[in-house]
Amino acid sequence: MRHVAASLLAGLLLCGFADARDENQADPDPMAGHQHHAMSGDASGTVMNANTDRLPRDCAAVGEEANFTIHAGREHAAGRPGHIFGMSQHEVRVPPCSRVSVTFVNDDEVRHQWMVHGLPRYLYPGGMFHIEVAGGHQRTGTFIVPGEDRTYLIHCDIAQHMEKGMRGQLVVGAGSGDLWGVAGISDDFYRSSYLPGATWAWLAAALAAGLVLGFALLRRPAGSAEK
Ligand SMILES: [Cu+2]
Repeated sequence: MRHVAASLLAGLLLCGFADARDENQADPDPMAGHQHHAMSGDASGTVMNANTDRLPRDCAAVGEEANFTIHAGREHAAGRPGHIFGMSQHEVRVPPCSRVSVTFVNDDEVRHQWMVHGLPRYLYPGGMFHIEVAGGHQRTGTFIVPGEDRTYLIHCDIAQHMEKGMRGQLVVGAGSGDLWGVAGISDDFYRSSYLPGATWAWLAAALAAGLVLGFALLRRPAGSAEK
């Protein structure tokens, strides 16, 4: 999580520098700072880092064609305390190496995003695939997932939208465990463990060592008495 946060921060800083440079040079193209991203679209919506044919290194071929239509809107937050926004499905499950096409439909009046993080950076700049749609519009974007079992974060990166419900997960194969804060799937908060990860192993080892030591100490007087 700390790594993801650091990446996001670095990305924001880089975008900030790029934007500042563009303003200084009075560049007529407002997207000049983002040319390292493959972007297509207009004011009503964009798809960033689409990939329909380049295979991840661990895929010999495209596995399955997976098509989803996902609606974003306030109605999908109904019945979830503290949530304002939601999606028609907060979890997307696909087999490894699937070619995933998502039609993202925005039923709200505000902009929404469907953004996946943690994808291989040699295919997806910033490790990201991203659809952004203005209110009342829709866009379809396609990307190919890697072959390993892993769970990827999906969210809307517009300020406070993730915190208010637009947080989901893309599960490839068996996944790598549910993320926290996925509506209808996991708790709304990160459940911190107060014990170190290997607590039970250490307890078992300590108990075994105690038993061995105890037997050794108890047997010693008997052994020495036989001499
Ligand atoms: Cu949003």
